[in-house]
Formats: sequence, C-alpha cells, structure tokens
Amino acid sequence: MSDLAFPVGFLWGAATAAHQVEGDNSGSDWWDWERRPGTPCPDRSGLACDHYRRYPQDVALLASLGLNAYRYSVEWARVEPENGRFDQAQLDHYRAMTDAVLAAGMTPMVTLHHFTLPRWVAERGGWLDAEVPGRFARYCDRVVRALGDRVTWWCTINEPGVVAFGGYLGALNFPPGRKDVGSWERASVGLIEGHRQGLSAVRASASRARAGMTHSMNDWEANEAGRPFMEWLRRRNEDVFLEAAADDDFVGVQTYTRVPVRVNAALGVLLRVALGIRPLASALFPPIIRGQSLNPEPAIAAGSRRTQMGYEFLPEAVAATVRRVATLLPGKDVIVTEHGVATDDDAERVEFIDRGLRALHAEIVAGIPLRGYIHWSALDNFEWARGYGMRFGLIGVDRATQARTVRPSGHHLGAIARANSLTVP
Ligand code: IFM
Repeated sequence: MSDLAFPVGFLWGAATAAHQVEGDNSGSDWWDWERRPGTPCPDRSGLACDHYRRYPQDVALLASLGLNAYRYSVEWARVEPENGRFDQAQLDHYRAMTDAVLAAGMTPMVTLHHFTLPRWVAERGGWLDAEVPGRFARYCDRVVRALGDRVTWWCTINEPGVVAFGGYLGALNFPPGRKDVGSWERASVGLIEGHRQGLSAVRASASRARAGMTHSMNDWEANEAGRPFMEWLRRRNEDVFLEAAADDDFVGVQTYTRVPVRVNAALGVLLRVALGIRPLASALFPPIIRGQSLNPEPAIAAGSRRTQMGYEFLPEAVAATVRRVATLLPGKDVIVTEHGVATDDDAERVEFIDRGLRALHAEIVAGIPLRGYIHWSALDNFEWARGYGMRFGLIGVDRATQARTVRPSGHHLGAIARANSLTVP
C-alpha cells in the first residue's frame, strides 16, 4: 500500500444545485417544464430534498464526514422573482446558509446559475434574449453584495454548453425546448456574454473573489469518419466556453464519462459537407444528435459497465479532461467541480472516487495546478429530465421520509479529505 498525498490546502467537497435539492422552486422555468404536457420528465421536483429548510443538518453532516468544502447554488428565481424586484429575505436565507457552511469549518463555493431561470426571464426568451446577460449581471451583483464578504469561490454559470445543447438544440429535453442550430449558437453567445458580465459584477463587489465557469467536459473519442464531426461538436460544446474562460481565476471541470462518436463512412461525408452549410446543419444535426448515431450506448463494447445514466463507467475520464484544459489554458488553476456516478451499488461509487483520484493525482504530479475535487453529489437528488431514479448521492435520501443515510462512499471520501491523501494498493 502507498499513500498519494494531495497539495496542502486542497479543496475536498461535495456539490448540489438549488433546484435539484431545495424543493418548491416554483418560480423557475424548470418548475413549468416539469409540468408541460408532452415534456418527457418522469418526475416533478416537488419538495426535492427539502434542503431549503434542512440545510443546517445537511451542512453539518457533510462537515462531519471530513469534507472541507461545499458547492451549492443560489436560485435566481427566488432572489429576483420579478424583473428588478429583489427579495431581501431570500438573500438573507443564502447568507444564513453560507454562515452555516463557514461555521461548520467548510469553504463555500457558490454557483450563481445552475440550469434554472426565473419564469420572467424564460418568458422573454431565456438565453436568446439580448438583455439577459445584463440582467444576470445585475442579479450577480446583488448576490455578491449579500455574500461577498463571506465567499471567495464563485461559479458564474454551470455547464453553459449543456444549457445551450440541452435546451436550444434540443439534445437533452431541457427548457425552453428549442431544436435548431441557430438557437443553439445564439444561446451560446448569450451564455458567454452572461458569464463575462457576471464575472465583472463579481469582481466589482468582492475583491478577493476567485471566479470562473464550471464546464461539462467529456473524454471524446471517434472513429476516423466521425472525427471531424466529433471535433466540431467538442468545439461547440466545450472549447468555445473554455476560450471564454481565458481571463477566469479557475476552470471548473465536470466529467462523468467518455463519449464515442461513431459514424459510417457515408454519413461522415454528408456531415463534413453539412458542417459548412447552416440550413443543412439545422436540419440534420438535431435528429442525429438525439438519435442513435451519437448515443454512447451502441459504441460501447458489449458487456462494458454502464452507470444508471447509461454512461460508460470510466472514472479516469476526468483526468483526460483536466489534461485538455491544461493544454488549452496552460497554467490556469483547475478544480474538479463535479465528478460522480449514478448507481445503486455504493461500492461502485467508492471505486469511481478512488480511480478518479488516482488518475487526477498523476496529473498533479505532472504539474497541473489542480486545486480541488468536489464530488457530485452530496445528496440523492432531482436529476432533471431523468428524475429521481438516478442516485448520485454520497448521502442517500429517503423520498418518503426525507431521512438521510450516509453511504460508505461518503465516509470514504471524508476519510481521504481528512488525510489529504489516497491510499492505493
Ligand atoms: O445533476 C447534474 C448537474 O446538475 C450538472 N452536472 C451533471 C450532473 C449529473 O448529471
């Protein structure tokens, strides 16, 4: 056995997002989306984990495990329920929550936008509305003025690529349910501008802030015919947002798996042509992306392990994406802000953590400035259009009673955090 030591001051944490855990987030676009006829949401978020009221015990539980950081999000729909009307009671709520995190001895990391929009923003077109970046920055300013004396780590926008790809190209059954390449591109531009203005607002009010975006990144691979399409997709889903992060204080990496892109030779030729022709791309890509050609499942070797999400079980994918950030943005601080697995077998989660950390440790040794590892998720929660069936939690939540049960993986990650090292065979 040997011990792999992590750098002094390494952040060891778990993450949640407001809509997925708080409950009763009724002023948001997702609340409406879950109820929209024809929307393929198996569950409604409802009371979620009742974290809005139960955060004191949840925060205490996370700290008792040995974790030293908690990443959570502030809900824009609560803080600004109507255009320009800010609810001081909600800002006070998040301030009290932040105080609880600090009192428990943990470092807070606050996400300002994690997938949900206030209903009034969605009604104006969401990220397609030219005024949204400015409105987002105004909301960021209010939150940072309320919490900025207590919070150093800020994530402006969570997984902008997923927001655009999932809701505006229609790849993931996310609101607003648009399905065209033009909307995808415009939403991406809006999200980047929102980040830019949000970042300025954070820096203006919190001088010691360390701010960035958190990026959904895959370890992509492709067959020869699929390579140009894979590179195009990766560029649109990841690189454009990483390029927009060049001035950020850190890059948040969130990786769950490897995505293979397999296309046959004929489709490869067609896609190569379509990449340059907007109307053709608009017609072709949404069905291809939603359909089987890019679905990881057929490309994964028969018998290979899958997670409940259907992803290839590949914890080490996170090291590949961290390496990619280091190549694109050399010297930039990196934090793994999400890494986790949906499974009913908690031994798999322990394995996922250990294999992921072992691979990450090698990147630290190779010189990448990795500053922290934050696991997704603290609690079993509402997995968007996949509902409550996906169990990502270090802590299990009984849906009927809201009782919390710390899983062995929670104790395991806490012990690693306390030791600041991973013991490997
Ligand atoms: O639950 C999500 C989270 O909201 C964003 N990143 C991926 C997680 C697991 O799918």
